[in-house]
Parts: sequence; C-alpha cells; structure tokens
Amino acid sequence: MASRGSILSSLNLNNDHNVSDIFNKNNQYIKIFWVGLMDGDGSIQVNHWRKQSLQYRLIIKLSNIKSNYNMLIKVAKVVGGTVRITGKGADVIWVVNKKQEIEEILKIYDTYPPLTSRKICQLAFLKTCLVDTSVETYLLHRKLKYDKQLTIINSNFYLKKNLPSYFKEWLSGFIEAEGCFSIRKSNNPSFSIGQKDDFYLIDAIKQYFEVTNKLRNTYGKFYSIEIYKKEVLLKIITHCTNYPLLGEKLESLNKFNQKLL
Ligand SMILES: [Ca+2]
Repeated sequence: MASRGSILSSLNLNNDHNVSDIFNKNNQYIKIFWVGLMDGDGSIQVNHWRKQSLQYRLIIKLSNIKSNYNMLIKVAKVVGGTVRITGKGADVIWVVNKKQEIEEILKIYDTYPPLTSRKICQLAFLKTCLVDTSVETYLLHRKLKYDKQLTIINSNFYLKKNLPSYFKEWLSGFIEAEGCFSIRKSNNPSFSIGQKDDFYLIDAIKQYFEVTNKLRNTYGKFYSIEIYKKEVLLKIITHCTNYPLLGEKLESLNKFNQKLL
C-alpha cells in the first residue's frame, strides 16, 4: 500500500495540469451547451434605432427560478454577456448588446455552428448587418432573413447520418431548452422533444437515442417524438448525466429519475 506521503506528492505533481484541464473542458462544454440552448430558447436580433443606426442583441429569456438564474450566470462567466431579472421578477434574461462583445461571442459559432434552421438564418442576417451597418441594407435583408430556411432544412435532411462532432454537448443544451420530462400522475413517465420546421433535428435525436416510434407531425410543421419505453428513457438519463443539464430541466430530470427507478 502506498504511504500517505507518496499519494500526496503524486497528486501535487499532476494537480496544476489536471485543474486547468478540467477547467478548459468545462468551459468548452458550457460553450457548446450554450449553442444548443440558444438554438432552442435564444434569439439573435438586429434592430434599428430611429432608422439611424443598428442595434445588435443576443438574448435568452427563461422563467426566473434559481436553477435557471444559476445556469445563465455560468454561461455569462464563460461566454460573456450579463444576466438580469426582468418582467417584474418573472423572467431571467441573459443578454449581450455591445457590438464588440457580440463579435467575440460569435467566434464560438465559427467552431460550433447553430443547428436549427431558424438560428442559422438569424446568425447569417446578424453577420451581414455587422459588416454592412447601413440601415438601408438592414431593411432590405430583413425581408429576406428566412428566405434560405427551406434550403437549409432540405440540405440537412440526412444530418443523422453525419452528426457533428459536438452533437452530444449541443443536445444537452437543446434538451435544456426544448425537452420535457413528464411525470404526470395519471400517465407513465415520458420524455418528449420537438421543433418547428426542423424535421432533420428531431430525426437525428430519434436516431441518436435509438428511438423506434414514429416521428410525430402533430400540427402544422411541428415535429416531435414522445418516448415511454423505459430502456430508451434510461439512455436519455445516462446522456444527461454524462452531459449534464444545468437549469430547470436538471431539476425536472432529477424528479423524473426518482419516479422511474
Ligand atoms: Ca423552451
């Protein structure tokens, strides 16, 4: 058995390296998680001020509960931006208004692009307006903001066959935004997730968790899956343990987990 002293010295030897390693890994995780969270609950906005100048904004608005607040603080520490309580205390928002800070944050998207067609369009529009800051260009392109959405959807049809390398981390951010762990008393526990327009994303998630039920197209162009099978639910829980949820959904996952076991 190793003596106490040798264990301590070997720990010390690796300590600095490990701490910075874990720190970097964690930061990387938060960045990709943020991309997924933005895809579900965020908004990339450009507005004009009295037709004189352009204003840029990244924003995530959530219900103001402690877990969401803490999550957005974590995001702000790694990604940037600030966290504020609004809506007479009902909402917590993460927001960035400064052009320079936005440009810095957009570098994350260079490595980890958004995956929803809507966010891809919003990002392209923002980039156009950051380069050409005239209100005329803004007004012209605003009308065309979502023109390429259908093309994007079609070109991603087989996303499931070629998942991006950051899909797992992204998915946890997206589940935090759009997933639903249902533990209604009358029903069996279920997990559901859906998205408007983006068939390819729900299809990719379906494949990733090896879900066998059919993808639902309940109303209009909203695509979703609802899972009751315990085997698959356990797979989802395992995923969300390895790639942790960070806000309100972490709480509902914990309750869900207790119900399921
Ligand atoms: Ca949501």
